[in-house]
Amino acid sequence: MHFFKALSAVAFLTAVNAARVELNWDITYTTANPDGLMERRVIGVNGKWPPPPVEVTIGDTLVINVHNSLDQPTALHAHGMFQNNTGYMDGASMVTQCPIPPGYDFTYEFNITQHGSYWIHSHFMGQYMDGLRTPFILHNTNETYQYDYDQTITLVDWYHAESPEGLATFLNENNPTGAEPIPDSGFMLDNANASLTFTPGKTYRLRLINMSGFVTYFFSIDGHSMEVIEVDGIEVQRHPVDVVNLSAAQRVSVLVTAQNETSLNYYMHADMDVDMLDKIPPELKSNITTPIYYDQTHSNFAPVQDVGYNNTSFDETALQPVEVMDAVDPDEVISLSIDFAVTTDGINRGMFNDLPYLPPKVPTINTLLSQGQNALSPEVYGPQTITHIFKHLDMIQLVLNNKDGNTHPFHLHGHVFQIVGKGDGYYDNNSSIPLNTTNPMRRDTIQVPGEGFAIVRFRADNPGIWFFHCHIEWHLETGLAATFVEAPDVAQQRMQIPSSMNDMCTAGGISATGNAAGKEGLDLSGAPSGVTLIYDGFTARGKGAMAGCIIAALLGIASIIWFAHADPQKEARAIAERNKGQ
Ligand SMILES: *[C@@H]1O[C@H](CO)[C@@H](O)[C@H](O)[C@H]1NC(C)=O
Ligand SMILES: *[C@@H]1O[C@H](CO)[C@@H](O)[C@H](O)[C@H]1NC(C)=O
Ligand SMILES: *[C@@H]1O[C@H](CO)[C@@H](O)[C@H](O)[C@H]1NC(C)=O
Ligand SMILES: *[C@@H]1O[C@H](CO)[C@@H](O)[C@H](O)[C@H]1NC(C)=O
Ligand SMILES: *[C@@H]1O[C@H](CO)[C@@H](O)[C@H](O)[C@H]1NC(C)=O
Ligand SMILES: *[C@@H]1O[C@H](CO)[C@@H](O)[C@H](O)[C@H]1NC(C)=O
Ligand SMILES: *[C@@H]1O[C@H](CO)[C@@H](O)[C@H](O)[C@H]1NC(C)=O
Ligand SMILES: *[C@@H]1O[C@H](CO)[C@@H](O)[C@H](O)[C@H]1NC(C)=O
Ligand SMILES: *[C@@H]1O[C@H](CO)[C@@H](O)[C@H](O)[C@H]1NC(C)=O
Ligand SMILES: *[C@@H]1O[C@H](CO)[C@@H](O)[C@H](O)[C@H]1NC(C)=O
Ligand SMILES: *[C@@H]1O[C@H](CO)[C@@H](O)[C@H](O)[C@H]1NC(C)=O
Ligand SMILES: *[C@@H]1O[C@H](CO)[C@@H](O)[C@H](O)[C@H]1NC(C)=O
Ligand SMILES: [Cu+2]
Repeated sequence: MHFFKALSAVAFLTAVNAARVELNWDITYTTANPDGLMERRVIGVNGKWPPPPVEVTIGDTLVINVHNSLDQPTALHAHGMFQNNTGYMDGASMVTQCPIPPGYDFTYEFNITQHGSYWIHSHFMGQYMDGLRTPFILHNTNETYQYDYDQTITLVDWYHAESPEGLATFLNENNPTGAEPIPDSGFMLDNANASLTFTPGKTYRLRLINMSGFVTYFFSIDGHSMEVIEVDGIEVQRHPVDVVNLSAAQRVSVLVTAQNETSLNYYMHADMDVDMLDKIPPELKSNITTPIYYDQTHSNFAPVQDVGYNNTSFDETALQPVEVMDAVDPDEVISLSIDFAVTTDGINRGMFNDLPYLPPKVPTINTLLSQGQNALSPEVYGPQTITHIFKHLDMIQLVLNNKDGNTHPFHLHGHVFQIVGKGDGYYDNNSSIPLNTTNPMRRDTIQVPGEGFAIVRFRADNPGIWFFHCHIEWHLETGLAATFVEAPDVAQQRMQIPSSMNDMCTAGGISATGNAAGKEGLDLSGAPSGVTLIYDGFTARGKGAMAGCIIAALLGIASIIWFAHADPQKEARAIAERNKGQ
């Protein structure tokens, strides 16, 4: 009786509170000059930039009706969502959907089952760096922590050149060292002149969201202490910090109590980790400062401390999730080494286990749901999608060894993982480093240290296709990505791709069924492949055969989220022309 009562109370609450949040987003070009240095074309929503932040409550259904007014394809990813049973709404172009062609409409619809700080961004080539990114705040019905104000602070790096231009110079034979385009600036809160106002004595939840394409920031506030309470949607026990490091795609909420009086104003700092830049242009203002005003009528600022820069004190492995979950032994262990090298197409690429990711000709989820029994073997997904198949409900352990000297932020779609180990040097089966199984920190994006390792675990309890990749957009585009096919047998029973998605593939000239080569069965001839390490024993004839690839690769094949050997610009124009005629 008691139990029954409790259940119906929950049902009642859900019925009362659950809302259908429906947004109409016309994705458009517009212009903006957020750093005050150069007006440029940006990608916004409904003619405005920045795109509107999205706020929902757990239990809601979010619907985004997208119209693509660009002359290039697009796709929207709600970063950090588990998309349990709606994996085809995950927004990763050529992984879980065909990109939305120019002029086309598509509706994203999924249930909100989580809470915390997230973001929505384009998952088509480097497009989010052109402005298509916005905070996505999921409120809980009953927040664990109390605060007076809820304030989102976005941090971004900013380029004056559009992403396709950056990609063309980056993914280029003339860039054998893989030097990434250097941002022209960066800012907090969407504008270099932004500021915050604090009311004395009040408590603020600051949701720090790093929507960068490249750099990591160190965040600090002069004269105020911060307590971390949330990381990537996972609530943690209050943890005092002086500095928060945030790599691309990471989110951290801190509680900050305002001062009691208004005689001083203060600065917030976000300092770029300039060690990531190949060269530091003298004009780059890599330290971002944004005022917090207690009293706008005076300009007395507290002494600048800026303790964040290159500060080693932020230790995420000390954070304790509020919802306790100890780690259990893995059923399967996958070792992935991370490295960069010039491949047979002449491009410096990032790769797992010496092989770069190349996007298939058919989105991987369409292959999974159209290829029956063959979808249970990795071959069907193509020779270079770096596919791993997981058994339903297995505990998976990923061992990430970073052979590159720089730190890279790795993001897993559809899950959070437990961080059971992290450190310098390489981890192998003989390592005696103890792993942490006592309620280890969970998050969806982890920084793997340069020439270091990280070991993470997650339960394969979300049937579908989940992308795993470096969230430095430049590196993702070179192929530093893998495809996780989770419980394909269960996914086939539970999931059906909406017919509107198949129509969208057809409209964009992509097959909605078939293997990675767009064929039936296990005939994979024609699937994107052949971009590999250059072996010393390579014959001259072999090299000659590769020359064709090199030319084809420059922009098209090279892009990880655009289908094989298409020049995206040319293809976009062709699609636009076709749509005009309809
Ligand atoms: C910031 O304010 C200064 C001074 O008013 C102005 O010159 C600059 O253009 C502004 N920058 C932005 C990004 O609006
Ligand atoms: C959302 O949840 C409701 C209730 O469980 C379900 O009927 C509906 O199909 C779900 N919607 C989506 C898009 O998954
Ligand atoms: C919300 O959570 C707090 C702390 O966990 C608890 O004290 C309070 O009773 C809860 N309120 C509701 C309405 O559930
Ligand atoms: C955001 O992430 C990028 C890329 O990892 C990093 O370089 C930058 O410093 C981060 N910003 C902050 C404020 O942490
Ligand atoms: C503000 O005043 C209250 C009450 O006197 C005190 O408990 C609190 O620590 C003060 N806060 C700060 C930031 O100084
Ligand atoms: C950024 O701030 C740090 C710490 O205050 C300082 O050492 C560094 O020189 C500053 N960098 C620039 C480009 O001003
Ligand atoms: C940051 O600290 C590391 C380790 O101490 C050092 O090697 C590096 O040069 C520092 N970077 C900057 C930009 O000061
Ligand atoms: C990091 O910040 C702490 C706290 O402000 C400070 O004591 C320490 O000296 C800083 N460390 C570095 C390496 O800058
Ligand atoms: C934060 O950055 C510092 C300096 O680069 C590094 O020592 C520390 O390990 C980083 N912390 C995390 C959690 O990445
Ligand atoms: C560790 O052992 C596993 C299973 O025996 C094997 O698959 C894996 O390749 C080994 N890893 C390394 C780094 O040797
Ligand atoms: C294990 O992780 C928990 C939670 O993050 C932390 O409190 C604890 O210090 C860690 N233990 C070790 C040995 O790293
Ligand atoms: C997905 O939903 C199932 C129940 O239908 C649950 O057991 C599983 O934990 C969920 N997985 C994730 C990642 O949310
Ligand atoms: Cu990277």
